[in-house]
Amino acid sequence: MNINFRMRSLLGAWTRFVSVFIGSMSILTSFVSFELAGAAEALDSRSFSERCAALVNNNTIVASATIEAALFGSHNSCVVRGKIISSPASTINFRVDLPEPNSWNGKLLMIGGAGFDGIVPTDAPNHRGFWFTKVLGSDAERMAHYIIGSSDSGHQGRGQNPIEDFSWVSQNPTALANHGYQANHIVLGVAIDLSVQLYSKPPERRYIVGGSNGGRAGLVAIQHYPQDYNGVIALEPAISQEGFAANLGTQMLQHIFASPENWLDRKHIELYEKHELNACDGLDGLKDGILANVRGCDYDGTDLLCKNGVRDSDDCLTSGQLESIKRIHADKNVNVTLADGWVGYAGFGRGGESSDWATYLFGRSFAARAASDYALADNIVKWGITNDPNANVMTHDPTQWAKQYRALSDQIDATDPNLLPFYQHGGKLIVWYGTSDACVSYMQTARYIESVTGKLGDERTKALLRFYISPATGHAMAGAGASTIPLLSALENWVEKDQAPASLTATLTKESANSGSTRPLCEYPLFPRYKGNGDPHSASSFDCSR
Ligand SMILES: [Ca+2]
Repeated sequence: MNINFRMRSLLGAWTRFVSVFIGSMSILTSFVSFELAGAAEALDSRSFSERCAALVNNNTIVASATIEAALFGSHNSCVVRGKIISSPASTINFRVDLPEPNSWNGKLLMIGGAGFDGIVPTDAPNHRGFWFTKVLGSDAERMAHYIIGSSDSGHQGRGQNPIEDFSWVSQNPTALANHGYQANHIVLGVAIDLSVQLYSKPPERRYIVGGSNGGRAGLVAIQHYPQDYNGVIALEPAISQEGFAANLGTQMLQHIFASPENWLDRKHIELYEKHELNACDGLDGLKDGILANVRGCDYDGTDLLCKNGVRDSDDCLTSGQLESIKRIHADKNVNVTLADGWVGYAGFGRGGESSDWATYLFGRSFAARAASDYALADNIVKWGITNDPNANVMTHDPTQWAKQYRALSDQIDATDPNLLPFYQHGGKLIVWYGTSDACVSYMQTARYIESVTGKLGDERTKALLRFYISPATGHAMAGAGASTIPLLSALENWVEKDQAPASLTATLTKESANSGSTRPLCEYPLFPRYKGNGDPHSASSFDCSR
């Protein structure tokens, strides 16, 4: 059987990892036993709950295995929690949900984590429901029928916001490699092993889905282990975390947080958004509150400049604030060479500023500097680059630390353009981005897709991947845009039926004023342009246009 052949080569790689890191033969033994599992199935008269409970006894990795309500859907799952001690300083906590046999679709889905990982996404109450599933809409319910695996990637985040903690990385190369690309690979092996033990067969297909860092997880997986997955959904992938840290500090954050006169509060953000929308909403053929022609919009807010020395007004912007806005949109070019020869970080997109700018760029107050982009970049500077808790993104000069940036980038960033092995494996990749994302830039991922096309050529790239963008959608999927999309079923059809995605439709979320309206989902660099007539709430009235 083809799947068995693939499984053997795949398991060979895993057993090397597992034996090195765990020092235990238990998983190895169970991998070998899978060849005989089919014969054993007919003899096993135990109930599902008995089989589930027995998983605890089979190796030292599984800590508990209990019947619980499925994360989605109405059936029960065998929920396995465990840990893999890959070094004294890096323990991978994981959870694998295995549905009741008649609810299982025979497939496996890994879930990528957010931020810098540090929690098991499927086990964290504040992440429960997986915020990125908003994009998948009703397709999220399909996830219930998969074996679902996830991990904390080999470290346990500390502090109020554990997914932003990066202090664990200091002097810990194993934890770094685990977070970078290795932990999910190891946990995938464990999940397959659990499948064999519980159902007497491995999953027929393997997928991975995640947003932000979880989108990065899907891309690093196919760059490092092209045999691991049949299909990947990488939502707003944070492909260049070191490009982000090396470039945003000196060329954006140091200006924003240098003076209260450069910083925008919510009222100023909304003022800018309103005027930008007024200038650019119609560039896509329809004034519908959705700024779809992002690349055609060059509004810079200079008409809002405060006159005659006026300050602290809600109705105008200072020159320092306008400079902040300019720097948000500008491509950054700090002279630090990262993995795969990358330099710089692309400017952020436009539209929907009120959904993203306060959270990611400005924070709740000037003094607090509690913006997510600031926190992420500052933590990378402190722990990933200088190993100095007193270092600060406001005074940091990345060009003095180029070697450290390169080393970190080689481990974490997902910029390797060589997806040829994944293509030859028959893998399929769907990448999606909202164009008002102010956490990670969709244009940086556009650069990556261009590098893949340069490596593989147009024809193979088309057979391998799709890169979709949704206007007026931010990092947490907020905004006026149409961002509910059946991407999981699109990927399943592509992988399992060889039906490449044709015309996909995106639906406006329930938060939108026009909830339920539809737009075509367009591939970068196209955007939905109103044809000039027809129902403005129907996707059929729009073309994907340049
Ligand atoms: Ca519009």
